[in-house]
Amino acid sequence: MSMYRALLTRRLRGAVSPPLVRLRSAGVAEPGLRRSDEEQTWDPSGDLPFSRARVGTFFQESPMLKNPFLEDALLRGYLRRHLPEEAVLTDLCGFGERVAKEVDAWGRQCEVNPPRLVQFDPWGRRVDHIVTSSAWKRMKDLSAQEGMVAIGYERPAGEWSRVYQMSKLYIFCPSAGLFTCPLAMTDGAAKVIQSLGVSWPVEEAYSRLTTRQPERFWTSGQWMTERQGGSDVGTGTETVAVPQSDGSYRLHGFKWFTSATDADMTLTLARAQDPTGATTPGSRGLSLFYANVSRDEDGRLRGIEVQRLKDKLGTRQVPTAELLLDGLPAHRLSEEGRGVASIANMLTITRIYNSVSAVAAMRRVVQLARDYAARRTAFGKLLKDHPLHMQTLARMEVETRGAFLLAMDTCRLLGREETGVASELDAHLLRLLTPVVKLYTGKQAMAVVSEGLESFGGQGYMEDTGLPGILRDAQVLSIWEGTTNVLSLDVLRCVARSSGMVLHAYFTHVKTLLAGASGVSALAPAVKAVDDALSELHGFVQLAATRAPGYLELAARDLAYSLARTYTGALLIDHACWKGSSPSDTYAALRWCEQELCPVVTKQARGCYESNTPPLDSALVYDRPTQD
Ligand code: UCC
Repeated sequence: MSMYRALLTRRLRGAVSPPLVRLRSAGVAEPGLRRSDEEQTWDPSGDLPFSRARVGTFFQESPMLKNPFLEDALLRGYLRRHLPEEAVLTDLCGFGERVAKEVDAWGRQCEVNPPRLVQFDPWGRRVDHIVTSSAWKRMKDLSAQEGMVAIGYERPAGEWSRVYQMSKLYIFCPSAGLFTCPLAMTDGAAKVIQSLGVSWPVEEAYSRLTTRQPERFWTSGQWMTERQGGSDVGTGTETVAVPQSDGSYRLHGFKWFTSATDADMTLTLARAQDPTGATTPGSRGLSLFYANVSRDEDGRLRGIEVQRLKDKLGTRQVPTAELLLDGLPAHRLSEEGRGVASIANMLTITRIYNSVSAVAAMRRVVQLARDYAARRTAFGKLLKDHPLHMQTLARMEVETRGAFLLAMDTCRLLGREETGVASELDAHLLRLLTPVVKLYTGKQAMAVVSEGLESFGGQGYMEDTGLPGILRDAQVLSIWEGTTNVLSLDVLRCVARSSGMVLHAYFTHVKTLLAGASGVSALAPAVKAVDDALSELHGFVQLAATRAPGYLELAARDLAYSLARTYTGALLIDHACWKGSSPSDTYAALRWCEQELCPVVTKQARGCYESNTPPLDSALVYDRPTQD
């Protein structure tokens, strides 16, 4: 063993007799002998491997999470404009403080202590316990106390109550350890129950879903996805509901993705059997059922076996499971065959939660990146003094602001509908914007968060910073609650079902927003851009209406993007016109409107939706090397 290794071994074993003396006396050169910069004394430990001097003395300051409410100029401006109630602002500010100082650490705990499944007790009996972290349970209590769901039903701010609730959710999301997932389904279930009538057997459930008392608070699942049907629910649902003599049902089937499976109850779809045992295929055969998740005297789940927990890219905090329903006691809530239509209210709510989560992820990464830019020096100056770095962060900020206004406007419309003040135009707009905002923000979140990670250099890629988790979790936002393409088709579906009324509402509202900005010279280029986009969109819709259905299907995604970008441009302009707005609001509107607002028109001009495109697309995707 070399002398170096022997010394190292002794050092590691705690034999810390004066190494310097030994090295010298052994005639070893002194490369490790250094002056400590701070103490200006000779540091005898300086030449030891793994000593402080060897790893250096510089440690980069980490980005700091500050009160997300106080740090968010647009959120505060938006609320000052629309909801300037002292009680609301005080609540949000206090909650923001708590999130930064306390809750964010719980969120991290949820990530590093993911749920696990204990299927059997030590004696081999089936128990199916999903063991969650204490932080996850704390999130449940906190959610009840803070009224995360309750605010939407107590409606303390009238028609603005959803904006209030969703602002709170927005502050909470990136620190919530994904507890926002069960909250979304809980809120959605409460909404479905309310729309169908709060009566037996769901009065108790409704009061528990919307309570502020932690010991009474329930969360709900939304078990829709089966092996054959994540998107195509109508065809893919195999679960059958067997009628019982007391009017209840027993469910038999297999649910392939059940999020937050530790829920207290669930809403789910199944095919009710008729007296001969037959069921109706397709969407028209589906009904909506309510079931409690409970245990029998032996501690076994009633009518449920947890097959396994899913191994996911992100959202690891959430227990997502495969469930065998083997006689789960249930009650039918909808009329027979009205399952999809009845659960649609839940989809509206979860899609809005999804959108708010997406914006919140963008906002969080922007807040951390800008804090970091004031702490990190490179090439002789702080990152915040590098114009190119600031340009990148400013672009992320513009994306985030646009997404925020789009999501909040949808919440505004939801609040109006729920308090009975919505016009017909509002109702149409809400139906159109719900898929649009979900699909658009879901995609934007990944782009902005990914860019944000880059602004931390290699540290953005390190798991223990907590930053990669934001990206992994963002990836789900474009998948669950309807993929981008499924939602693009939902846009077409609501256009067709409303005989175009949703688009009429859209055009009317955007024009109204623009009219408020006429004469504001600083915004003129933005107003012109949105006005032009609106005319182009109108032209596109008129032409597309004359074409075969396949034409519109190919255009669906670009159309949804065009609707999102144009509408968002109008919202940014409108916000910049408000008397309390800032120069940054104007700048954000101008920047947003410099981008291509109407990709559907550009692509239409290139012939992208013509009938020769699908075979060319397929040939490209399945391209084979040509023979020489
Ligand atoms: O469960 C999942 C994960 C849970 C995690 C929750 C996290 C929440 C986010 C948290 C953020 C942190 S994921 C499950 C995902 N699955 C889906 O989202 C399904 C995607 N597929 C669709 O959306 C499809 O378009 C279907 C299933 C709705 C299509 O089914 P149908 O049967 O073909 O639908 P129809 O025939 O178009 O519509 C049937 C009825 C119609 O009403 P009526 O009969 O009165 O005309 C439609 O108008 O349902 C109505 N309807 C809707 N109403 C359909 N879609 C909607 C809608 N979006 N809004 C209002």
